[in-house]
Amino acid sequence: MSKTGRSGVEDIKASSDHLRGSLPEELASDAPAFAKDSAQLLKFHGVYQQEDRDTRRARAAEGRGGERICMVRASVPGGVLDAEQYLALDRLAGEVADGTLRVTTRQGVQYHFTRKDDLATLIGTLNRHLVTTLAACGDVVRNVMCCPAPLAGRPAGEHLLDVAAELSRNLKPKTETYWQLWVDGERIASAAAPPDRDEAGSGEAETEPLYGPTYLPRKFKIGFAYPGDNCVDVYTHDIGIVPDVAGQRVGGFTILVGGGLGMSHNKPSTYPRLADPLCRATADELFEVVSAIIGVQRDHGDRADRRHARLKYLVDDWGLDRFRAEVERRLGRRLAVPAPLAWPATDDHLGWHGQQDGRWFLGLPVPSGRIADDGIRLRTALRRVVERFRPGVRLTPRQDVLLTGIAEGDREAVDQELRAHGVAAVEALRPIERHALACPAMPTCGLALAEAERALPGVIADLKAVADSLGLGDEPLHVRLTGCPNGCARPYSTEIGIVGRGVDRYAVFLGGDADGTRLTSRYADQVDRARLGDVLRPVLAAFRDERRPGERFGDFCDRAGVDALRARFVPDEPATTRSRRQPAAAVRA
Ligand code: SRM
Ligand code: SF4
Repeated sequence: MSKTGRSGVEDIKASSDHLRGSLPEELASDAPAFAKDSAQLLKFHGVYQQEDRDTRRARAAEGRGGERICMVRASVPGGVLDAEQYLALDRLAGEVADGTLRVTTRQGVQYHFTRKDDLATLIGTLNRHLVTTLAACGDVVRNVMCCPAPLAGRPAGEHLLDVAAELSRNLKPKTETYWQLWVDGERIASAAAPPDRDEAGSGEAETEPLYGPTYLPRKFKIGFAYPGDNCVDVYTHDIGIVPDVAGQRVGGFTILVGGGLGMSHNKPSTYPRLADPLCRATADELFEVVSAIIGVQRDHGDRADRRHARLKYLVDDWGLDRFRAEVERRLGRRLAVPAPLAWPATDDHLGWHGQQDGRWFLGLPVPSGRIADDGIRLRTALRRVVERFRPGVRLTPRQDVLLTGIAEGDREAVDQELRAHGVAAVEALRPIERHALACPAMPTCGLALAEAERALPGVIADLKAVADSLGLGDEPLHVRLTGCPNGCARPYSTEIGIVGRGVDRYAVFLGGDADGTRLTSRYADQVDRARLGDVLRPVLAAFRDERRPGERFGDFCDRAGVDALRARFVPDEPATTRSRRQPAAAVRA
C-alpha cells in the first residue's frame, strides 16, 4: 500500500494521465522490456508483459535475466468475428506471435510470445480489422460475453448479441491514449470506437465520464446468458444479465451482481462467489442500471487491498439490500424485482446445428482453446475452411469455435476439409474430453503454480481410464483445470475443479454442477498429478453405486456432501477451508 492509503496500482493510474504514463517514450526506446509502472498501464491496452518461464532457469544459470515476452488479448464481444477478421487474426499469429491463437474462456483471443517491437504492428493491424485490445485487461469492464449460438428456435439470439456489443462499446474507456499509441492517433470506426467526446468539456470527468481518472478498483466482468442456456456461466460475472425474449427481440433483463471466482489458497478472506439476482431492467434502462452498478463499485470498491477489491466483496460486506438501495439512490427510483431463472438448455453448442435463418453452424472443439498446428493441423484446417466457405467465426465461453452461416450443401465439404487435416468431429470425443477446460498456466502465466493446458491431455487420459474401469466412460463429467487458484477456467463452477497448488500438485474441488448454478467445495488438497485418478476413483465408484436415476456426478457430490465424501474417502485430509458456496435455490431465483 502507498502513502495515500491506496494500493500502488491506484497511484500509477492516478498519475498516468489517462493510461499514458511513459508508454510513448518506452515504446519508442530500444529497451527490450517495459518498466514496472508501464506494465500496469499496458494491461488497459490489452497487453501483459510476461516472462518465458521455461527458459528462466537456464538463462539465470548464464547470468541473464528472464526472457521478456508479451501476451496480447483481443476483446471480442460475444465472440463474434467475420471471416476477414478471423483470417487477419490468423495471419498475425504467424507473423508476430508464437504461431498459435488462443480462444479464451471469455470469448477473446490471446497472442503469446509477442515481442515488444511487434506490439504496434499487432495492435494496429487488429484495429484496422475492427478488432480491439482496448480494455481487454485492466481495471475496467472487460470483454462482454454473450451466448454466441445462432440456434434455430432462438429468434432473439442475434439481437441479444447486438445488445451485448453495444453495451461493450458504450463501456469502453474514452481516453485518446489508446488511439494515439496504437492507431496513429486515428480513431477508426472500430468495435471499440467510443462515442464522440463532448468537445465543450476538457476536464477529467469529461475524458472518462464513467470511470474517472483512476478507473475501477479492479477488473469488472459482464456476461449475457440466453434464457435457459447458461453457457456463459452467468453467475460468475460481476454483472450477469439474462433477457426476456419476446418474438424477434429481447425485452426486459434480469440483472445479477457480485459473481467472481478468484481466491488464494489458505486465505479464507478470499473466495469464489456466485452472483445474486438484483433487479429487472427494461431495454431502455439497461445501460443506465449497469452504469449505476459500476458507479457504486467505482466509488465504494476497496482501493487499498486489491485482493478485496472485486465487486463481490462489496456486495458481501454491505449485503444485497444496502447495495440495491445505493443503486436505487443513484437512479432516483426503485428497482423492479428480479425474475426467477432456470437453465434447462445449457449447452456447449458443439457439432452441427440448424440456424434460425435456415443455414447451419458447426461447433468445433478446440483443446484448451489453442488453435495451433501441432498433432492435428487445426489452425491450417480452420484457415482453409474460412478461406473457402467464408463462414462467420464465433468464439465460445468454453474455448471452442463455431463456424456459422454455412449452406446446407457445403456441410459435407466442410467436414472433409477438417478431416483432411486430422481435426476430429466432436462426436469422436469422449464426453470427459469434450467438456474439459484448462487455462494457459505455464510457461507464460506469471501466476501459475502448476501446469494446466500442457497437463490437461495426461490428466484427462488418467481420469478417462478410471471412469472406463468403473463403467462410467460415457458419463458427461465436466473437468476444469487451472494452474493456480485465480480460477481462469472457472474450476469452481463446474463438477470437478482441479486447481494448481505447486509443481505437479493440485487441490480437487467437487460438488458444483454442469449448469454453473452451484460452487464446488474442496475435497482433497496437495494431490500429486499422478494420483488425481486414484483420489477421484472412490468417489466416482460411490457415484456409480449410490446415484439416483439420472443423477449427474456434481449433483451426487452435492447431495452426499463434499465434507462427508472427504471423511469417507480421504480421511487424512484436514477439514480445511471450504470455498464459499450458496445453495442453488438462492442463485436460481
Ligand atoms: Fe484470468 C489473471 C488468463 C479468464 C480470474 N488470467 C490472469 C493472467 C492475466 C495472469 C496475470 O495476471 O499475470 C492470465 C494470463 C495467462 C496467459 O499466459 O495467457 C489469465 N484469464 C486468463 C484466460 C486467458 C484463461 C483461459 O484459459 O482462457 C482468460 C482470459 C479471458 C478474457 O478473454 O478476458 C481468463 N480469469 C478468467 C476468468 C474466467 C472468466 O472471467 O469468466 C477468471 C475468474 C472469474 C473472475 O474474474 O473472478 C479469471 N485471472 C483471474 C484472476 C483472479 C481475479 C480475482 O478476482 O482474484 C487473475 C489474477 C488477478 O487478477 O490478480 C487472473
Ligand atoms: Fe494463470 Fe492462474 Fe489464470 Fe491459470 S488460473 S491462467 S495459472 S492466473
